[in-house]
Amino acid sequence: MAQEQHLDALVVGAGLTGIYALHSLLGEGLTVQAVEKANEVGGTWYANKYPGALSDTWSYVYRYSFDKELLQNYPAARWYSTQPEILDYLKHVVEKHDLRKHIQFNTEMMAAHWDDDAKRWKVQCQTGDVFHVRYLITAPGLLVKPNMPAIPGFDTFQGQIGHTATWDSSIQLENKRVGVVGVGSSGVQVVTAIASKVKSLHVFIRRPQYSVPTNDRPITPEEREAINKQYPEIWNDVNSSVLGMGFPEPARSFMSVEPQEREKIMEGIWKTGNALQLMFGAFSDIAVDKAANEEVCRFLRKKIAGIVKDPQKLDVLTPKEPFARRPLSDGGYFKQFNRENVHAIDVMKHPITEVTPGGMRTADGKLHELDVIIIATGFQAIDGSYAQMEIRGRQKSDNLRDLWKRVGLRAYMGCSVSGYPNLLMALGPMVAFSNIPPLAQTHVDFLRVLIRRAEEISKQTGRQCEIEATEQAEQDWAEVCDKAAGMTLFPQTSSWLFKTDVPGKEKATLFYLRGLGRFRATLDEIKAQGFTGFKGPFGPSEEQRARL
Ligand code: NA7
Repeated sequence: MAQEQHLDALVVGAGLTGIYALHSLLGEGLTVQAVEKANEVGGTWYANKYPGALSDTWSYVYRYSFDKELLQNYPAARWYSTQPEILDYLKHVVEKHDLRKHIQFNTEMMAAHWDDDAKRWKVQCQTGDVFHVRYLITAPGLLVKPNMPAIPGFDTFQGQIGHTATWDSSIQLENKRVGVVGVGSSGVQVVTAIASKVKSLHVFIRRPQYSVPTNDRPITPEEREAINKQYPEIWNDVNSSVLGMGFPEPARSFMSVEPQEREKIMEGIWKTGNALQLMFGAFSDIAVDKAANEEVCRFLRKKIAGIVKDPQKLDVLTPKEPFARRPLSDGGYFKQFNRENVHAIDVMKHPITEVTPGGMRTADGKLHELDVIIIATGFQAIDGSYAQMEIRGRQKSDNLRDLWKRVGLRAYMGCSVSGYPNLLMALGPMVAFSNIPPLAQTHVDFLRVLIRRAEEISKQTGRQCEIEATEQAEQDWAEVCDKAAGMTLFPQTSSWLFKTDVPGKEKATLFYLRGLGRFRATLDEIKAQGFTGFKGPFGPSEEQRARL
């Protein structure tokens, strides 16, 4: 039966970030509850259960660092963790910290309205449940809402259709004629996982991407012992680095190294590393220097040409753009195209025009006969996660998603929007781009400090303190993020990082691209200066302001 509850805080979402937010706020002694629309924890790692789903970050840093015991006693077996392993880990964390009883499942937040008299959020869920809370922490995930391609005729298809972002595990692929649309991380993983099992595989490729082998293998007992011993240093390095992925990020530029030596370094990464390492772990400037980037592209194109035997397939699979998207790593993607049952269809040349009862037709008139269509076209990143929510702040007319349409998708330090007091977004727009677990902890730790300080002020003044960014701070942070993005080659390619992949969406800078270390340093500075960028009485005192 629907209930009305009064709590200190509500956490929306019980994925990797929401779990930690719930744990952290319970630790503050607040009354907290989480709502989760699925019937299990895990968020993206619960929904993305398509064949081959894997994290391409080294498993021992794709972990919360706060639980030191689990780091030692609940190790991953291999260098990369699969989706089921990550989901098991998250469930284990929830059980260990007894969080399940604080999570209400099958409950989707539909609306939140700020009551400026009561200084509380009134949150309504699709179940009819209502929560009145002083702090609303949204952790709906970055990559949740599927991006569906606008191809007519899906409803006429007589076979099965599945999107990787909402995968239905009952879909049978063995011995079927399967089509995959999209070759980002999800498409590349699914193609690699199913090519040997299906009758035929048609891969519909619009912009082929570079991909580097993950070189996955078991973690040896010696490696495990070293990792366990060095965890404190490992987390220090992660937290001060750009990507937070656990590998060193050398300061040497590409051109400062002799050509032969550069080739050797790239070859070494191809054989033992991954794509993130090739972009950030060998040289400092692959993502910013056009000439250096082109050299890496040349190296990668040669590698692809060395694997794919059929010249027609090779042509379709060879990327033409800079190596400047979210880098892809794979467990043997390109070699799947040497199988006779695997076809590479160039849908830049001949776009998919329609789905028919028997398959998909391309603009050259060909009908590709299929039993199953796998849509691997990614997500409506960040604002897609907020698309179903009506969030109205101080000015009742302003639904947050309408405000974002008007002023751009932004939040001060990725967490606070002017006009929406005590709405604290975990991994909201313009948060740093990095390995998610250390980023989630960093961001939630900052939110916890904000709430702790607001509680102190509330006690002193006898009135509920409001945490709210100034419009100026929001604007300034948006400029910092735009400028940082402009220094890289990333805006030159079409991708979810800038929303250029979703037709009809405004181009937007979704992330702070200068890395986790600088992001953390900025958060520390904000704290040290009395919470600059936030409105009074929460923000800096008059005295602190005078000193700034
Ligand atoms: P991505 O990386 O956004 O990839 C989506 C893919 O779908 C990409 O190859 C797109 O081609 C393709 N796409 C999108 N629309 C179409 C249409 N209409 N026709 C053909 N192809 C299309 O999503 P993923 O799920 O793979 O990965 C997202 C992130 O999750 C990943 O970066 C990791 O951080 C985890 P395009 O390149 O736009 O031409």
